[in-house]
Formats: sequence, structure tokens, C-alpha cells
Amino acid sequence: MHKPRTPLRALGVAAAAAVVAAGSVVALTSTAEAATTLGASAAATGRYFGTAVAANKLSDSTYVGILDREFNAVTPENEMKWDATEPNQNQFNYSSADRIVSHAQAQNMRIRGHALAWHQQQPGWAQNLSGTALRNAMLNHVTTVAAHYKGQIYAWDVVNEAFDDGGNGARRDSNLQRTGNDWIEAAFRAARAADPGAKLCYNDYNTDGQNAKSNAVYAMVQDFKSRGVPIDCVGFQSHFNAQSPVPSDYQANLQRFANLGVDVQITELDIEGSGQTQADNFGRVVKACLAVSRCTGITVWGIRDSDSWRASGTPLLFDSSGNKKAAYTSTLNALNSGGTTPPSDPPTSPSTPPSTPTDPGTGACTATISLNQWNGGFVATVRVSAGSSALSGWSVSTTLPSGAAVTNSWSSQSSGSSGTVRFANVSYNGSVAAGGSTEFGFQGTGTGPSSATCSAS
Ligand code: G2I
Repeated sequence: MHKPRTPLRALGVAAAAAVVAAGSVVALTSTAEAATTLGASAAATGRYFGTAVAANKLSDSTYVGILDREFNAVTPENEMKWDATEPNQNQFNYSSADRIVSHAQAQNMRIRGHALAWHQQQPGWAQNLSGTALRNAMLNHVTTVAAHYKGQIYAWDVVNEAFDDGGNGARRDSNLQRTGNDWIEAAFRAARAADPGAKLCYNDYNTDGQNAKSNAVYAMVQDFKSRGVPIDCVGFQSHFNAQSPVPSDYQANLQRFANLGVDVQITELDIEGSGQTQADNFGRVVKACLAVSRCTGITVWGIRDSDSWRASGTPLLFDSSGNKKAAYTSTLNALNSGGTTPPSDPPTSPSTPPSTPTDPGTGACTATISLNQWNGGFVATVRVSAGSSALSGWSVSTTLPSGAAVTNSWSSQSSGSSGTVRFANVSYNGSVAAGGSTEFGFQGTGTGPSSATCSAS
């Protein structure tokens, strides 16, 4: 998986320089063992160091020279997004993504897949869908793309940027969110089924320190782990500048997520600035990852400043001519300063909860409906909440207004489609801890119901 170690000749040059600089044999010993590229240095503590790659730059020899020398992981910058891979519904195009994948494989680099479900960079046809049609199209997309790359992806950003920036800890409003709050877990389940070997990540920005948004993501991950929704990692994009500096609690925030039992990864690192200030910031971020044993790797969002999505901020490790910046040196030194070792890859988490004994309860439950109603149709998201005892199964009944009909449901087993309709739990969401809750949804034509009754079974 990893690139070959740095040639001895290169180490000799580095060691000789260290003797001159430090004037001591001790320095020679430690520096002689330090690797001289980002990827090899990260590999020394069991991590990867990657970059975003654009397929149309693979013909640029300076670009490819740095890529192949320095990095041992890649993330396609745009080529695996929905608009690129499924430009027309059910017509998949992997040509640009496959060029990056082939290059990475020839170089023994890991591949991070980015991104299966996102509110941005959707093809036009998907932007125009809603409700069940969009839900099904999204699940079909996740399944098909993840299956195409089965066995080749180290980690997938299954869902990207699904939370709001407003400080309210809410989900971001989007066409995907309006298909029902469980769209994220549905995407993760579909990805697991399609490629059981890939780590499945949730990826976001402005979650790099503890704040309302990262707290909301934290709660979601905690909930997913408790209900057996398959999630293996959380990506912290880490796009920093003067308005959004490296948070003082960056390492602590990575650690609290790791403590939930997921890997953490720095997925899109760039830091606007220059000189020693920028260099120090890169060093801090790298050291934070190395201090967290479940921080398994770092990806910068481009190679040269001129390759960046915000090139004017010169946020990367190489200048526009491909020369190493002070930020590069600081990053390399931080990687070589040693760190914790990630646990060797455990098998990915099962898609059903481990058999933790929950009270086989038969307590009372309540159901609350949140309705997204439009002219002629609706999506209902139903939250089933346990009372003071746990549930081992539940069913929810609701009476539809006349003329309304259920056309589709998810995360439940429905019976009946008009009049009084009943929804029972499915295998993975029947157990609800005391005080806990779960969600299911359904879609229909006409006017949706506003209330429902829950009974425990
Ligand atoms: O915006 C920075 C990143 C934030 N997190 C998710 C990442 O996927 C995102 O990456 C950027 C790419 O670096 C840009 O290259 O995502 C942008 C789109 O949201 C990418 O920009 C787009 C341009 O907007 C399009 O006009 C262009 O056609 O790149 C496309 C391909 O070059």
C-alpha cells in the first residue's frame, strides 16, 4: 500500500545536512531515520499524506513530478462528484475519475473517494427532483458509484456538508434533506452494502473546533454508532484563513470524535497566508493529527498554490513554480517529530448494532410527524420516541385525510396506503433505548397527516 522508502542516498544527504546544522552525533542518528518526503514521513507513523488531484493536470509534468514524489494518497477534486459521474440519470461516466484512480494505483497510493451525496455539484436532472424520486436517485447513485470502485477506495466521503452554518446545530436545508431526515443514514447503508471494505466518512467544514455545527455532527455520529448505522470516520476539511483560523481546540475536537469510535481524517487542508505564520499553522495542524491515534491521515487540497480553488490566498505547500515553501518544511518536520500510531485497520463496523444487551422493553412510545407538504404531495418524517422504558419493537398508525395515499416508505414496513395506515419497525430500528428515538419516513400524494399514534410491541 505504501510507497517505497526514501532511497538511502537521499537519507545520507539529509543526515549530512543535519550534522552541519546541529553539530551532534545524536542529531545525526535521529535525523538519519527521518524520511524526506511527506508521504514517507507520514507512513513512518502509519498514516498517509495525500492531496486533491485534478485529472486535467495529470499531463503537467511538474505537477505529476511532485505528486509522485511527495504523496501517498489522492482525492479526486471534482471527478467523483455526482455531476461528473452521472451527468444523465442512470448514465454513468467514470472517465476522468478512472484516470486519477489508475494513476494512484500505479503509484501505490491510497484513494479517498469524494463525494457520493452532496447538495452541491449535482447534475441538473437531480436538482430538479424531489421526494421519493430524488431519494431513490440518490441511493441508486451511491450504490452504483461505490460498487464501480468496490475494493479500490480507502475511504469514501459518503455525505458531504449536510449541516447548517447558522449556529443552530440544524441540518442544512437542501433537496436531499427535504427527502427526509434519514437520508444520511440511508446513504451510509447503501454505501456499506455496495463496498463493505471502504471506510465510510461524514465530511464537513467549520467543524474543526467545538461549536454548534461540530456538536450537531458529533450527536449524529454518536446516534449512528448507537443504532448500528455504518459509519467509520469523520473528515475535517480544515480550510483556514484569517477569518477562520486554526481553532485553539483543534486537537481536542479531533480527539472527542475519535473517542466515539470512529477514525478522524484531515481531508481538505489549506491555510491562507505566507511565510513563517503559515508554516507554523501547518505544523500545528499536522502535530494535532499525530497526537490523536485515530487520526489516520492528512490530505491537502491541491499541490501548488496555483492549483488551489482559492489560489490568491496561496494556501498550499508548494509555490506556483512547484518550489517547496516554508509551510512544506514545517509540515515535513512536524511529520518527522513522531506521534501516536493508529490502530491497525479493524474490520469495518457491522451494519447492525453489536449485540449489546438492551432492555427488551415494552414501554410506551410517542410518534411525532414533521411534514414537508407541497401542492399535491408530501414527505412525512416520523420520530418514534421511547418513554422511560426501552422498546423492542414499535408500530405507528396514522389516518390520512381523504384523497391522500402513501406511495413509498423507508426505514419501516407499511401496511395499507389510504385511510388508516400502519408502519412497523424493520430489523435494525426496532430496539430503542429508554429515552431514545429513531426515525422513519413515507411519501404520498394529496395532503399528509399531522399526527400519529405509537404503540410498543
Ligand atoms: O470549495 C472547496 C471544497 C469544499 N469542500 C468540498 C470540496 O469538494 C470543495 O472543492 C471544490 C473544488 O476544489 C473546486 O474545484 O469544489 C468546488 C465546487 O463546489 C470546485 O469548483 C468547481 C467550479 O465551481 C466549477 O465552476 C468547475 O467547473 O470546479 C469545477 C471543475 O473545475
